[in-house]
Amino acid sequence: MEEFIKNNLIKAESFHPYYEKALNEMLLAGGKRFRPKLLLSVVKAYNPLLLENAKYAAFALELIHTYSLIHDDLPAMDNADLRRGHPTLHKTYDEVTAILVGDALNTYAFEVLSKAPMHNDVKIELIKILAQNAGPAGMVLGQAIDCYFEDKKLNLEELKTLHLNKTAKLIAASLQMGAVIVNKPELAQKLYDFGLKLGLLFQIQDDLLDLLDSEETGKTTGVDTNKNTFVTLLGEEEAKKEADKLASELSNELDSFDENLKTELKKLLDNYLFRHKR
Ligand code: GRG
Repeated sequence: MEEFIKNNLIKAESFHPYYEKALNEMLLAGGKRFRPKLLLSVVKAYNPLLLENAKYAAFALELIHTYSLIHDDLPAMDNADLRRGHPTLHKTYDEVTAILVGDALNTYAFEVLSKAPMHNDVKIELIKILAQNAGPAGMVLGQAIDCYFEDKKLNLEELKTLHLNKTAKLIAASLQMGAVIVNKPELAQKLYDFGLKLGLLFQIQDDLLDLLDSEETGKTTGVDTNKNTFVTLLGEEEAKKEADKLASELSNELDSFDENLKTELKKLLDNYLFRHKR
């Protein structure tokens, strides 16, 4: 996947000292590539011959995810200084650049997907899934709830709605898109539902890891007690219990998948399901 990303970076005219460099900087800054890996695991399980072609869709997911991180870090949103171990784009360059790079990655995702060597019907379905889960009724909605209710304490149901949209839908879409590529419509919904739960777990763990990080480093920046997170709402112990419960349910659900899919997903998820325990 890393090679595919490097071979398909965004090209732009060098009319400006850092526009082109900034376009690709966060893509090359690392990241777990979790969403691409989810999609590719499904494809590998059912049709490894499609893996190379599937990388177009996997890259599209990473582009959307990376744009969302760049915009999330902006002063108007989270106002973060660091991302993927590097200064955020608006810190290295300026706010205008970070906004434009986010916009560029968002649109480039659909350009990449449109060029995928796949049947047009498959591509349209993939574009629809990606747009629906990243857009105004998906990730953007989650971010909007997060930003608009920054000063209001949300209850557990509301918090789940926030994170199902902000984090989980893109993760669920990654698995669903894998099922579409290998032409397994009956599996698509099952994987989507599994992905929503996985996304929620991923978010709770992220909150718990922020807490751990702030305890280890003595920083308080990782945990803002006014923020709507599972840790601030439930407390550390209850958040851990919720994460344990979701992780166990997901482990059991994995057993109901076809053998190859179970093997591929287990390989990937063993590192994630109980990462809040470390
Ligand atoms: C700006 C429309 C818009 C949406 C932003 C995803 C998101 C929505 C904001 C990120 C907020 C955040 C830090 C959520 C915690 C869970 C999460 C998605 C963490 C980052 O994803 P990773 O861990 O990051 O996959 P890497 O860098 O490994 O790709």
